[in-house]
Amino acid sequence: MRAWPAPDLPDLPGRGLPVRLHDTSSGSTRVAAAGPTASMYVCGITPYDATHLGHAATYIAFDVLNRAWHDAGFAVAYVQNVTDVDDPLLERAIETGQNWRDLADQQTQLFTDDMAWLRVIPPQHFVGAVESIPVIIELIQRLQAAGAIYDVDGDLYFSVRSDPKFGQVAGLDPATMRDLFAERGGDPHRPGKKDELDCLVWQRARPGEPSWDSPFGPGRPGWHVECTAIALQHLGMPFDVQGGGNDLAFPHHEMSAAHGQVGEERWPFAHVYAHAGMVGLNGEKMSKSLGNLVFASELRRNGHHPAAVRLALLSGHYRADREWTDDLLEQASARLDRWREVARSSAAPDAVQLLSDVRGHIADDLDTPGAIATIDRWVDSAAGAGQPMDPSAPALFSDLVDALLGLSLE
Ligand code: 5CA
Ligand code: ZN
Repeated sequence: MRAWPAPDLPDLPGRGLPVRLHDTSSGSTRVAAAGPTASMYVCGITPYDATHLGHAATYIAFDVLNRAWHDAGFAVAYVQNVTDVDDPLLERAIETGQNWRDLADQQTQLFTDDMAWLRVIPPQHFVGAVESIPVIIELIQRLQAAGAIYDVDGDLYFSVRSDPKFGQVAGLDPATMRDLFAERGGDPHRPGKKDELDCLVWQRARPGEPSWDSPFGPGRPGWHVECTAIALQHLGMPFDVQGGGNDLAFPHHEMSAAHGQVGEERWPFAHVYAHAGMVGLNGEKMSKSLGNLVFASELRRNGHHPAAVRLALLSGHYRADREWTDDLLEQASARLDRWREVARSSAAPDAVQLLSDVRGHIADDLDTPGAIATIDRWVDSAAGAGQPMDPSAPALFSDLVDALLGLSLE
C-alpha cells in the first residue's frame, strides 16, 4: 500500500536524547532504542470508521516517539499494517451493502489524508493484510512445523501452550485473559479447542466471505498472525517497539508475540510493548461499536487547524485514558495563537535551554504535557519586561515545536 506524503522535518541544533518508554511487559520505563537505529511496529487501522480522534491520538503519540528518534539522529524503521480483511470490516460492509474492498479502500484513503493533514510522519512500510497473505501462510507453515497448530473443523488454531512465555506481554491473570479474549474477538468456548485462549490463525472459507487459496484449503488469515507476519517480514525480531492502544495489549499483542517467538524460536518479539490510553467521549471509550465518534476529517472539513487538533491531543499524557471535549480544542487553539505570536515576533528570550527542556520531557516517556507547560512558561516570559532578547529565538522556537511536536506555527 502507499502511505501518505512526509511532512517537512526541521533540523535542530545538537541532538535529542534516547527516549525512555513505559513497557507494559516489564512494567518498567526503559530506553526504547539506544541507537543508531530504531525499529517500530504500530498496529494500523481496520479500515472502517476512520479516523476517529482515538486513532489520531494513538498515531500522534507514536509520531512523537518517531520524531524524538529522528532528533536523536537514529535511522528509524517504521512499519504499520492495515487490517483490510477481518470480521468487523466484513460485518460493516454487509450492514451498509458496500463491497468490502471498496469500503476498505475508501477508509484507508481517508485515514492517509487525515494522517498527512495531522503531519504524522508516514511509515516506510504501510502494509495490508490482503497483500501479505503469502507471508502469513508461510508463517503458519512454520508454526505448523513447530507443532503449534491444530485443526478444529477445518479452522486452524495456535496453541498458546506452545510458547512458554505466553502471558508475559500483558501480564494478566487467567480470568482476565479469558474475559478480554471473549470481548475482543476470541472464541473461548468453541468445542474442540485445547485451551480456551488458543486463537484462530486461518479460518476456512465461509459462504459469501472472501477467501484465498492456501495449503490448508481456501480461507482467510486470523488477525494476530497478520501483524506477526508483517513485522517479521519488514523488521525481523526482536524489534524495538510494538505499539498500539491499550486495548491491544491482550490478546492482540500477546498472541502476535507468541506467534513470533514460536515461529522464530527466539525471545522476545519486541523489546518494549508501548500502549496508548483510550480517548473517550462523554464518559465512554470512543469506539466504532459504540458509535460515539469524533472524526479527524470532520474537524478538517469544519476548518479547524490540524496543529490545534494535535496540540489538544498532546495536552494529555499518551498513556492516560482521557476525554475529548470541545473545550480541549478551544484551549489548544488559544494556546497556539499565543505561541504563534512569539514565533512571528522579531526577537524572544533565548530558546536553547527551552529546546533542551522540551527534549528532556519527551525523552521521559513522551511527557508532552510537561513539554507544553515548559513552552507556556517560556512564551509567558517572552511577554515579560526586562528580558534579554535574541533575534534568532523565534525561528528556533518555531522549528523545535515543529520537529518535536509536529506543530506548524506558520
Ligand atoms: N487493525 C487493528 C490493529 S492490528 C485495530 O485495532 N484497528 S482499530 O482501527 O480498531 O484501531 C487502530 C488503532 O487505534 C489501534 O492501535 C487501537 O488501539 C487504537 N484505538 C482504537 N480506539 C481508540 C481510542 N478510543 N483511543 C485511543 N486509541 C484507540
Ligand atoms: Zn496489529
